[in-house]
Amino acid sequence: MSATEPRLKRERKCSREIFERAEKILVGGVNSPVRAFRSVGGEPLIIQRGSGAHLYDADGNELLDYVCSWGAMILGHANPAISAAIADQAQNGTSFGVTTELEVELATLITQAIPFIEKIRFVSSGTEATMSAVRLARGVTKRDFIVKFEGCYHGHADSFLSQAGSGLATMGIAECPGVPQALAALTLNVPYNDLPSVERVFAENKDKIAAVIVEPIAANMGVVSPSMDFLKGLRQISQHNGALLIVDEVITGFRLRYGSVQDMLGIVADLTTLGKIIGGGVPVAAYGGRAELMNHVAPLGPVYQAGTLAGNPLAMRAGIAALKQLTKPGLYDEMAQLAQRLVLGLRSELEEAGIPAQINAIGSLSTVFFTAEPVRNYGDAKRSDTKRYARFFREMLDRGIFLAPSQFEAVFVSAVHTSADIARTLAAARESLQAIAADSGVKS
Ligand code: KE4
Repeated sequence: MSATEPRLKRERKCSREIFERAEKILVGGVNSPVRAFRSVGGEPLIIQRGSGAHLYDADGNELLDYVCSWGAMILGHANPAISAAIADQAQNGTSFGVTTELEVELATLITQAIPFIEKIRFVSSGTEATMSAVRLARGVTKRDFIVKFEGCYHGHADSFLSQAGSGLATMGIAECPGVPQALAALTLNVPYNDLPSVERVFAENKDKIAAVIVEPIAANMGVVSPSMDFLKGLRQISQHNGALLIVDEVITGFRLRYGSVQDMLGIVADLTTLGKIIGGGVPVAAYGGRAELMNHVAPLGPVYQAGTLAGNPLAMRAGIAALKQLTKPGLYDEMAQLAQRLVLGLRSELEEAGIPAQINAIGSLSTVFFTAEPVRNYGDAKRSDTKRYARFFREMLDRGIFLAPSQFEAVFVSAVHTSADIARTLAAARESLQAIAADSGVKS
């Protein structure tokens, strides 16, 4: 599509009409804030269907999708095997509120892939998983404080809503009203990749910290990789201080390899949270770890956690169908190679356009930050030119490429993106960046 061609093929009249109705009855017209595109401007999308790596909006525009439902759709939209499993299970009942063998099957797949998770509990959202893991850590250690990292996002449970990434960062919300100050005070925020600060906060709160919770590869401040030995340092410091290490793999679980990234990064958490990919696009999340810890959860122990639809057979079938496809030899390597081509191509287009930027990337995850400086934590990410990111997002969307509608999210390459998709993306990036360079007087 050349710059002179009409942008999105159709005026988005239907989408606009639907969104106007949505705004009357859904808060902000959305069911999750980032979908409102507040930080990138332009009109939020109304998607009618998805297929493979593409989404189709209410006006029939085709979009190449790099959001992938925030990482869940690693196998693309309407994956045939997942759709067939859901359709079949729908004929046999979607939720019984009693255990089924399907829960055992999905739990077995996960624990075989991640052997240091000896026992697991399914829940219906990543927030429930992280919230429950923190409650368990507090229950086991009988301590109240937790340590999290500025810019990391672990869902919208009260204890996580300070200095968080993802939607809060997008909306510029540092402290969330409605969270009791007494509770917020129990969450100690330190910069990502800053072990001395972790040491300090433990020294200042001796024997009071129940857990450290961390994204092993941050993806909610944009993608920020752990610096060498950061995670190993967290493991040592938490162990030394009698605190649990909770590694939040809601994004990274089964994203970069079939299983956990922890083995790749040389650590083993006490508790691990999972979500997104393990549900195959249907609400499934989980927390798990050593049996001696998990056995503190009801009904075996006193730490209470429950859920009406937890482990429901419909979701289990979708998760099983997803994980069974992720064992395909070479699948992750091909995704990583395609993602690398995207990143290298973007870097050269940025250089060609004379626009300073960093691209943080690992495996099929990446984020473009418009800054000349490295981005190693949330402070660095916030200092990048988020207005230029918003412009880049809009220019790319106009050309049919749907990137994350926030600087503080990741771009996901899936197993169904193709070389042609990457080529198309890079062509759109060239035009978008040249338009930006021309407007901002950057020498081309
Ligand atoms: P959910 O409650 O949204 O299923 O999961 C919360 C969560 C926990 N941990 C990590 C590392 C996460 O990334 C998330 C949720 N991710 C965001 C996007 N980065 C969800 C998108 C949204 O909030 O609409």
